[in-house]
Amino acid sequence: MVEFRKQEKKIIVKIVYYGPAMSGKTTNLMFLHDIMNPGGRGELMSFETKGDRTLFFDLLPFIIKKKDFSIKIKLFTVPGQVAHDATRKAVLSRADGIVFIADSQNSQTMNNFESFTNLEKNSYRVGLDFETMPLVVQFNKQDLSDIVGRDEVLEKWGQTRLPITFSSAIYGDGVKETFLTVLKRTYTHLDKLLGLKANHSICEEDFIPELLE
Ligand SMILES: Nc1nc2c(ncn2[C@@H]2O[C@H](COP(=O)(O)OP(=O)(O)O)[C@@H](O)[C@H]2O)c(=O)[nH]1
Ligand SMILES: [Mg+2]
Repeated sequence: MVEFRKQEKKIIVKIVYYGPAMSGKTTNLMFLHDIMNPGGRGELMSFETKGDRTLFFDLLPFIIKKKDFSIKIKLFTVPGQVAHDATRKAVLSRADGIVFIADSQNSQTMNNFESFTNLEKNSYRVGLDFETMPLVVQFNKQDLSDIVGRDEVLEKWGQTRLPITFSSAIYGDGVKETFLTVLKRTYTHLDKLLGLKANHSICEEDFIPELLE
């Protein structure tokens, strides 16, 4: 649930990148860190072992100063490995928006499914309303050859009515699009809850950080 400190004119928004191990969650955050204006962004903090497996989480904080408000957005990733469910739950708790990073490789279809089911289950466990939660699904690793076709992805995931994006996070393709999609959805959701525009004149553009590319 969003932290809205009216007196201090401060909003703190939490967005969580979820998904199976090695699907590219950390890579998404690394790219976003690279294209964010250094003036507003914090350091990307990673807690990892042997280079590429997130043990606890990654955190990329940034602050947008608009009008007399400051909007702090914290991007988190969860550890994807099945064994780290308790950590995953803790990181997911109080999320305002979620990006689910699926691995497009044919060999990962089952892992994607299991992780998505795990997300749904953990959302309920930590008291998030999965039905109304701003959620975007990214199919990553589009640069590889043995991947599930886009039509098949859209057909299978179409029923969920979730926005689907395709990416090669390692090259930065689709990362920004996914991020902007979740930010806009999160804004719309929070606007409904808090009347951001009507009561505080904060509009969708105010949620978008300055990006260098
Ligand atoms: N080919 C390819 N590899 C990727 C892509 N995105 C991430 N990777 C690689 O997949 C591995 C796992 O990525 P990482 O971001 O650490 O996954 P995480 O466990 O979800 O955080 C790393 O070796 C990345 O370089 C991509 O779009 N294409
Ligand atoms: Mg990681």
